[in-house]
Order: sequence, then structure tokens, then C-alpha cells
Amino acid sequence: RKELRIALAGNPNSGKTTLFNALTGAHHKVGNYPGVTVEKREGTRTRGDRQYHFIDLPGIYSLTAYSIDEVVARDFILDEQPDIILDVLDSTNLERNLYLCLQFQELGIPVIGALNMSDEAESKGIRIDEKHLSTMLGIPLVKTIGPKGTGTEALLDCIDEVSAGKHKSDRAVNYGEEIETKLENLEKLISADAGFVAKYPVRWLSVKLLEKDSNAYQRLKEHPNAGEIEAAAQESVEWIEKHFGKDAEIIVSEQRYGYIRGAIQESVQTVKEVDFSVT
Ligand code: GDP
Ligand code: K
Ligand code: MG
Repeated sequence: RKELRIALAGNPNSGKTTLFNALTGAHHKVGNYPGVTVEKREGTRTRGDRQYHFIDLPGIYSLTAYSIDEVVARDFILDEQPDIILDVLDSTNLERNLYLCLQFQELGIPVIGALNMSDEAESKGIRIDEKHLSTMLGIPLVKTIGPKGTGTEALLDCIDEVSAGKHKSDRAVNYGEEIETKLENLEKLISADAGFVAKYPVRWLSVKLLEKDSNAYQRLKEHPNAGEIEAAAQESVEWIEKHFGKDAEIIVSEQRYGYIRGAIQESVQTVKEVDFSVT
């Protein structure tokens, strides 16, 4: 029996736990993440010759570890390396939710997006062309309504397809020529050590170094050439900030939002509802 480990992740209140319950039914246990009081929910679902092991991660807005929830979610993904990240997205708030989604994509772990709250989106007149959005983001999307369990079978189908290698997440944010040149250099330096590459996603770490993420610098210490790479990263940050006249992490986040807005503009329409009710 093939077992797949799928982490449910996403913003707080996007419907992760509701969807987790719909996917696993009564077959779950609740514990704690090691060393902290953050609740850990794990459950399984069996279908055909497959066993799906789901982990309900705490809600987060970013993979930059500021809060305990972010540390827990981020450490789990980096250290436990689930087979798939199931990103539960609030369809009524896509711009903010996709900001995290783009960061998941940089981790090199296959991502599936659940367009959850699709009932609320519908009633607010938010029309999502999921095929087009999926193409633009480079990840498969499935519409879901957590409390009704709508879309859970389609999600399992999608998980099967992803694990069979059918959807290659090939798209990633392009941060612009200057930053991409710096990233390329960092990626090359980091890739020189096979052991480190096996442990950490190179693209993600390179971006995080430019974002001056202290946890990323901490993890970089495990690299045999940590000193050289850290110096190169700091030099890149200084160059970028001088060139653009802004904080490097702000430029990175602006590029992400630009990318998201472009995708949303092309695939999401908000129509004003006409009230036909007779008064
Ligand atoms: P979490 O913080 O991501 O775990 O979110 P929860 O699963 O706790 O859900 C937050 C709230 O949204 C709860 O009141 C859920 O009942 C509700 N909810 C979750 N999914 C949906 C959905 O697809 N449609 C609607 N209308 N409500 C939902
Ligand atoms: K709600
Ligand atoms: Mg929850």
C-alpha cells in the first residue's frame, strides 16, 4: 500500500481544519508539535491501494518565521518534507492567500491549491476561471466547500495525479533581471554541496537570504561554505538596496504581489449581483 504524506497549509481561517475533517473523517488524532503547545492534527484516509496521511498545519501568512505558528509550519515542511503541500486558499481573499502559495512553490515540494470557500466566493460574485488561474500559477487547483465536503474526492484524484508526476510545478516568480542575477549566483554557490542541496530547497533559501531572513541564515550555517555564501548574500542585498533605493525584502514582496495581481486580473472577475427579489 502506497502512503502519501500531505500537509494542509495556508492562511489562518482559510478552512484547513474543516477540510482536514472532511478528508479524514473520524480517523484522526490530536497531539502537539514537539516542545510547543501548538496543536497537531494528523489523520489518514484510505482509498483503493492508497493511504493518504494528512497533517493539519497551523495557519500562517508567510514562510518568514516570526510567530510560533510560522516556525512550527515552516520547520515541519523543511524538516519533515511532506510529499505534497495542500494549500487551502480562501477564494474570497485570493491576493493575500496566494502570497503564501508562491512561497510554497519555491520549496520544490509539489503544491496543490484548494480553492476553498468557493460557495462564499460565488455568493459574493467572485468568478474564478480556475483552469486559467491554474495555468498562470503552474499548480493544479480544485474548488472545495469544506463544511459540505465538496471537492474532497477531486482533491484525492489530484493528489494521485501529482504523485504520478502528472502536474509539474514549473512556474515560479521571476524577481526581475537584477535580482535573478544575484539569485543565480547564490543558487550556484549553495548547490556546490550535494548534502546541503538534498536537505534544503536551493531556490527558496536563496530568496530568503535576500529577504534577510535570520532563520535562513541560521540554516545556512550547515553549509561547508557558509561564510562565503553569507558574504555573497550580504553583498547582493547591499547592491540591490543601493540600486533600487528600497529594502530588499520589500522589493521581493512587491515582485510577488505584482505576479499575483497579474494572475488574478486575467482569471478572476467580480460581478455585481443584481437583486431580483420582489419587495
Ligand atoms: P482554519 O483556521 O484554516 O483551520 O479554518 P477552519 O477550518 O477553522 O474554518 C474557519 C471557518 O470557516 C469555520 O467557521 C468554518 O466552518 C468555515 N469554513 C471553512 N471552509 C468553508 C467553506 O468552504 N465555505 C464556507 N462558507 N465556510 C467555510
Ligand atoms: K468564515
Ligand atoms: Mg485550523
